Amino acid sequence: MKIHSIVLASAFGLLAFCGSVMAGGIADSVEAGDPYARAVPPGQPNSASFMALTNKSSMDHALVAAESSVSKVVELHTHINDNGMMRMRRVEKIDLPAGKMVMLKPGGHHVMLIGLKKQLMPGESIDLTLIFDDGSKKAMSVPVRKLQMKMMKGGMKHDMKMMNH
Ligand SMILES: [Cu+2]
Repeated sequence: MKIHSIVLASAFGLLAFCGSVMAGGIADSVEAGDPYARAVPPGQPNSASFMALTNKSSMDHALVAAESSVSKVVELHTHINDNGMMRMRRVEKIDLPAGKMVMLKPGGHHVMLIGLKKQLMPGESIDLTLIFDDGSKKAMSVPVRKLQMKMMKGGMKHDMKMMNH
């Protein structure tokens, strides 16, 4: 009986330990699918990064910030329809509902890179760190891709491949 309770107690302690490690990391439960940053010509001060974020946990969370070494400022943006004009607007967070995929895409939510320190060339990669509402971070290497104006209106993936050739 005594041995039993000791085993149980240590097992519980182990669980609690794992729990506290996991508690720091919604970043581990959010999948960033097909991330990319838009290539920009010389002199263009801003760019943006897009991806599909899937919250694989059972709790609602949010993306609250992002960081990158390629620009002076990184903001979370969305587009709003202002009397027929699509305008970008900064948002405090991008909600990531439990079990759902949220698309960051041209014309919608995006990670805005403001004040580029260098030109973003197709074929390169940039560093991007996503910061979530629990303070956990996801560091990624994001490829730079050329994006045609047509793509801004939300074409499909296979169109993009054809345009790159
Ligand atoms: Cu923007």
